[in-house]
Amino acid sequence: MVRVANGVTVVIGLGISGQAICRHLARQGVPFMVADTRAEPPGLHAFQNENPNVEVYCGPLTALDFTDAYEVVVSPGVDPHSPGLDGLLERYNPATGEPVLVGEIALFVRAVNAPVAAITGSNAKSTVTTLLGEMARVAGVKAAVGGNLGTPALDLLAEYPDAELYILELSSFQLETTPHLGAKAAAFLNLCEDHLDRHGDMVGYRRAKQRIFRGAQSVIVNADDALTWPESPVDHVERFTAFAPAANDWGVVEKSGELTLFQGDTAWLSTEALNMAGRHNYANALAALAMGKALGFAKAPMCQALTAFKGLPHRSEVIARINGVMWVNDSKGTNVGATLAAIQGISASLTGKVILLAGGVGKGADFTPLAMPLAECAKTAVLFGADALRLEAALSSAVPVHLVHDLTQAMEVAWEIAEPGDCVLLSPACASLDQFVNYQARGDAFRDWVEQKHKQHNHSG
Ligand code: UMA
Ligand code: ADP
Repeated sequence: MVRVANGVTVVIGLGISGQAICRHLARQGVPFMVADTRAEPPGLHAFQNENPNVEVYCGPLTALDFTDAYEVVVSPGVDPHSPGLDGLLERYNPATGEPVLVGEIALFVRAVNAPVAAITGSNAKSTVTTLLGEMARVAGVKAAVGGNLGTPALDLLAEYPDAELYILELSSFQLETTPHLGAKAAAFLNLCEDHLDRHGDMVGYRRAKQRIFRGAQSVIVNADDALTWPESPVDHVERFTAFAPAANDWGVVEKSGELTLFQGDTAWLSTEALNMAGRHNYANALAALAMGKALGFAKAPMCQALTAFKGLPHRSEVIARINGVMWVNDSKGTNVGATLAAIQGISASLTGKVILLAGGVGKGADFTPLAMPLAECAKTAVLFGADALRLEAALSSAVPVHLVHDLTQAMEVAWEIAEPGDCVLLSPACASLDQFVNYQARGDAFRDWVEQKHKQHNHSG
């Protein structure tokens, strides 16, 4: 047994957040050590070279005795219920009034001295977070943007000490270990099956995400997804929908064939002015507007930012149109909810059909919700990767399927089948880790292949 020295904070995990936590504790002069369950975590040697006086323990957490620890700060990828950490969530730290075990965001909340805007959900977090950051920039508000996306929250405090606003994308992993947030505005965008291997079931997953509302002044939720609505009373709730809004909600209103973003009776922007593909992006635009309004941004700069924003790479990203066929990269579609949104968002504007490229690591998800929408709008589904057979079992009664080994083969099949008006959509509903380093590498492979074809086509044409 390795006994943690009296009064020392233990940082668990030496990844991106773990290192940010260490830098923060060092700046605050708090004595700390690091533990990582891996025998040789990535970045270990560089960390030890830069921090020769910090004790680093690598191995099972069950071999650590936390009895005398001041606080245990876990990285988001570490389950706070892992063996060795039992009892720490239930033990209270009299100095902080919080559990002995917390995460990076708890430390952030204690140190921040500007308002916080927080965004969570199973999907669309990065899109809405980035968009809100753009709105702040155009509105002249000095905002620092990060969290689960980009710069870790604690590094933002050091890099942008004079920020007037911190805009954080927060994952369920980060929220699970955040006892109190106190956001000026908090958005819960949607909830679908994901990360169940960590949270056990949808109840546990939702409970973690609901923590975003703790102490929030304004809450922004999805009118079409009751799982996002607060379980406990909150002061001010705004709701958004990608369809016609009720009462004072944010939504999309059709007048003489034109779709316009509205709040209640107030028109904000024609959807024609948006530069993001798919109806699900109307919801994202509205969520960002509702957040921006709650934060006090003016209407004109918000609309200006919205009009300029082209969406993020790998999220329903139109790569090219070749022979009348649209090729769309939605490699970030790593769960069923994201793929559903991409299929429904894109098919609405097509004259032809969708050819879906899907597959990879399914994380135990149920793929059957994809069957009906595909039956309505897809020509075929080309399936590849580790869970191709599970996808086939869920989809083959609804839509013709092709089984191939990898993404390149899937694209070759799609190239043969696609006709003018169709859309070849890479939205895998799965993680990429069986065949790629990450979702970006998978999306890059798709884009490179399509761009190559585009060049050949232009050349021969
Ligand atoms: N790990 C161990 N033992 C340890 C510590 C970590 O095996 O002692 C493993 C974890 O199980 C995981 C990997 O190492 O497989 C990374 O975990 P981590 O907590 O060290 O991750 P970080 O490098 O700190 O990155 C995290 C987020 N990753 C996770 O939550 C898994 C990053 O989000 C985030 O950008 C970063 O903090 C900065 O805040 C990535 C992510 O995939 C993009 N997030 C999930 C998602 O968006 O769905 C939640
Ligand atoms: P996150 O950070 O939550 O993963 P992203 O903005 O990176 O969110 O988008 C992830 C995936 O979710 C992409 O495939 C994207 O097309 C899809 N998506 C975007 N907006 C929505 C939405 N409103 N509902 C469901 N899925 C969405």
